[in-house]
Amino acid sequence: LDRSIPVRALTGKMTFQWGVAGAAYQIEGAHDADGKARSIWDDFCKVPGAISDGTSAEVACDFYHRYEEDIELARAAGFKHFRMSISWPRVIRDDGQPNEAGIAYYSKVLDALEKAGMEPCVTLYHWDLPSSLQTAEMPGWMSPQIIDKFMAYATLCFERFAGRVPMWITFNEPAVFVFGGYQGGWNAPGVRQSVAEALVAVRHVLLAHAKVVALYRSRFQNGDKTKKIGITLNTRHYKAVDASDTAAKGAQHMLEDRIACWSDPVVFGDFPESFKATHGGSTALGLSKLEQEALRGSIDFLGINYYTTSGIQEDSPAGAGSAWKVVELGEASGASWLHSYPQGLIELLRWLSGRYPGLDVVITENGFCTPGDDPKAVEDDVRVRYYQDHTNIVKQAIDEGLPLRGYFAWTLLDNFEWAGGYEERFGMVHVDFNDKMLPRTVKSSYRWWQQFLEKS
Ligand code: GBH
Repeated sequence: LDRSIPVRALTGKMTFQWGVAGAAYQIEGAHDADGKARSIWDDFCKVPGAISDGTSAEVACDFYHRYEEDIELARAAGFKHFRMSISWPRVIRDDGQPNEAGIAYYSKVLDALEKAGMEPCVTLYHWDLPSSLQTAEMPGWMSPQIIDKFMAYATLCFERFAGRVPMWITFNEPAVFVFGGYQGGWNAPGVRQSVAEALVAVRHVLLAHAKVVALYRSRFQNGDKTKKIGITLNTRHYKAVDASDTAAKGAQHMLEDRIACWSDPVVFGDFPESFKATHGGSTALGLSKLEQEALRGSIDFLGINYYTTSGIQEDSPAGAGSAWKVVELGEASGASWLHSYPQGLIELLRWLSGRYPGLDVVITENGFCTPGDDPKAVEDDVRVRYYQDHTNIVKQAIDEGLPLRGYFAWTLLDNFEWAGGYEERFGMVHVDFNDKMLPRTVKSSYRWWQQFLEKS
């Protein structure tokens, strides 16, 4: 395997971006407005027990109707970059034809961002697959046909929006929607099967990514260095917490198993050896020479959603494969999986820069969760501290010369936190979901960002 970094992936010179991130399904609501088709998340919310508080995102923050005031909130906080996603079933009807009303909505959102002086970063796929592509005959990302379907969708998005969007992300956290959706079953479409079976979806996601990037480069990017396309991976750093060999090996194994299994293919063109060994002989992981070439260098930047770090100890190995026991490090949040461990961010960036020297990295999400019933919801000092600590690390990383090009806070509004419903809040703006008017109230963390960005 050629371990040099493809020149295309070494674009450098992005000016540092401070932004705020969100995703269509979590904020838009308007689940059946203007000809929108159903998504697998609309269906998943109807499954008893799937969403912890039994809610859905039929209304969510109603961003669909209130994007102007919410974009104004982001602008007034001082953000210059705005990460959003497009909802596939909003812009393509079940018969495969464009839904002009849905396209017009995103066009208006992009106009509003331009007026507000914010640059959009657009994610094509943040988990809301059209239901019509998740059927017995067409099992979503398990079907090889999904690649052409995703190409058609991406082509439409590029044709309509590429002129106004300088930064694209093909997939948000493929590990989460593949293994959560097609193995663990805690994400839509809620399929439970073996890891070995889910690897087929890993393969389809990567091939779809490569194809869409090739399309973007040949027809829309045209060598313009100010235009970028990448992929976003999640979310955790793994760190050896004792001096043992076993812990060091375990941490390295986990980083390859969870991150490099996606980033190696899109940088070098193939899976890490350790990943192939773990899944010994899986044909899904066998890439042809042509597929390897298509994948190699298929990102201009690597998006990383960093939230937390897990510790690996000498006595961690829990037997076979990738199943290592982890210890949680740092301050707890309103979500069981999230502890505040800012140091992990720079450690992860160092690890990435060791593996992919010079590759641009953008933190495409970073944020903290408080419980829905928190009486101090608006005076969210813990979130202020989290942002303070993590932005300090960001500055340290830049000073150290790590190729970190941007940071997006997750997120502007309290919103629909997937299987966590509305019980887990990540917003810097409070939304009262018990009030039909869905009033927005800025939190301390919003004011903190305002002051921070004024100085940056
Ligand atoms: C990101 O996911 C998403 O991109 C974003 O949409 C979301 O709102 C945000 O972060 C905050 O969660 O670990 O067993 O408890 C983060 C990755 C993966 C974290 C699933 C929560 C829950 C399962 N998420 N995980 S578990």
